[in-house]
Amino acid sequence: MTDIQRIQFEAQGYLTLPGALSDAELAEIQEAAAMAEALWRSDTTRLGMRTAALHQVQAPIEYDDRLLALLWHPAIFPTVRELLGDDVTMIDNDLFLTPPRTTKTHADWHHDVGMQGIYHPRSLVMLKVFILLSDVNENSGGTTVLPGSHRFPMDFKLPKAENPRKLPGAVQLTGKAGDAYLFNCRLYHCAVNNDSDHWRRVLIHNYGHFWMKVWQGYEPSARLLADAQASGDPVRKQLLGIGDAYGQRLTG
Ligand SMILES: O=C(O)CCC(=O)C(=O)O
Repeated sequence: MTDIQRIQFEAQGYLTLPGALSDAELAEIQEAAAMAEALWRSDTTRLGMRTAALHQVQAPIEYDDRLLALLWHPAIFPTVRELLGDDVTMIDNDLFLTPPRTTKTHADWHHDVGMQGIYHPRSLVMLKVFILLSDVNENSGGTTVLPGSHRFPMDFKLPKAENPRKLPGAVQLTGKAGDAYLFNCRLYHCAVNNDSDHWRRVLIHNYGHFWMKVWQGYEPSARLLADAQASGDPVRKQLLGIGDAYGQRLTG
């Protein structure tokens, strides 16, 4: 990480990684995501929300190994590891599809971590990476953050905003397909309405520390675990939770 990235993440709680995927990688990932989406749509017993505001392909890493390998993508994962530490692991992963012309957000202002026994304003417990699979401008909905709010005291009362866009200080994260951004999950964030005629497509990878449990519903399948074991790749194994809860960490 550069000094400016370290300062930005520490002060603002988020970072943008423009052009994280090359054009060729983006095309591959868009194809893999489209196949996952088609499977998910064809079988309504598959996990994930199906609401007017959000279609959620839960655990896309189970659908295609190209989506799995994004967890340790060389333009993204080294930053995640540097920020969280060598005990980094995967907590959950999603493919979010926001329909055009939504009238209500699927996620009002919130943060993701409230674990007890942790002083959150000084801690990095979870970190989320968003990889854009469609262009997102200010009309296409998507993540909006309140910079610096990861440091707010535990009892901070966030003002109510009837329209989530209007929260004072809010910054919408826009970008091109292939761009990524990440944030400390203690940062207040929301999804604003998609006012455009286009679907928003984004992959979300949530990382935490190895001693944490994977989010319920996202436990890697026996197939993914067996493949990770067989690969002998320490990063792949650790990200899928293979190892002892305490003391497991990447070296080298
Ligand atoms: O769809 C978005 O950009 C917001 C996602 C969100 O709120 C979350 O992952 O906690």
